[in-house]
Amino acid sequence: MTTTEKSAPTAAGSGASATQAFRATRQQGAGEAVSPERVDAVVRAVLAGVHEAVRTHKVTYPEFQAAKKWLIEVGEGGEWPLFLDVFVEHVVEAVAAETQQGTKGSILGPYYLPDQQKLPSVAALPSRPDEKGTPLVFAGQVRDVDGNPVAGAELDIWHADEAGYYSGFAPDIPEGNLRGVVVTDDQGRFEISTIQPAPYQIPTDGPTGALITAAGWHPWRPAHLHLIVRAPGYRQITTQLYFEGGEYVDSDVAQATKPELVLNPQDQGDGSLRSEYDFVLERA
Ligand code: MBD
Ligand code: FE
Repeated sequence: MTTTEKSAPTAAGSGASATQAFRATRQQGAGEAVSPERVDAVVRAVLAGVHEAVRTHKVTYPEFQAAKKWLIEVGEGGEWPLFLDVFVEHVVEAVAAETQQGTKGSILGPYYLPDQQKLPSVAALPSRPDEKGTPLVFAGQVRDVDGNPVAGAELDIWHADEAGYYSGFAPDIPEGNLRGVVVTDDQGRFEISTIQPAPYQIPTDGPTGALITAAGWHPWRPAHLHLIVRAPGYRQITTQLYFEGGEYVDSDVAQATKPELVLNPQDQGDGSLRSEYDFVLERA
């Protein structure tokens, strides 16, 4: 007789993987020289905000020490990517968006993995034979700001499964599951078969979850598809798409929704969904 052991995903597990993924792939600019003037201006402002919170709320020594303990735990649990992407990245994205035309962007988040399987314009994302969830066909076209189709554009897409977990960041999900790089046809079109993801819950057993509980907030992000859309000569777009009427669309813990990024999937009458969305890229 064989037994299948399923290990439950843990905050420490996904945190360690997210920190590792960040170190391996996302340190662009981290070694670049930043002028002393800019470090002074930005760090001074951050510290001034902290000082003001201490004064306004008359933070006590026990509270200061509790904060120190928590910060240590965030690092030890590998949750800096999670914490920063949930609570800070949306503002960095908003600043970047000030100079961006075309499709609206959103945050990258901690669970992107590069170098996934390249797929043709009509394709199914890699999934398990028994992948749970409502079948979803996601189709559309990539165009430039003048309306011309962009052939050979890449849609780098990744999303959570029907339990809200990402491959690469939870045990027992095969590598590359529900991830892929779909290449548009000569009309810039694509048609991707996958399943509808579930909302994402910040792990409640780690320090970020502990903070959320301590503050009485909720730990949820609405169900979403992640995408990076890129083509040579164009500025790439990192974005997310949500589902109309879905839970937490109006109360995303990461504040990363935008009205332009909400899909309206249509029931196909057979229990499956179809959604159309077109992307618009600006010249680099
Ligand atoms: C996610 O799935 C996500 O997209 C972000 C931004 C943060 C935490 C988990
Ligand atoms: Fe996500």
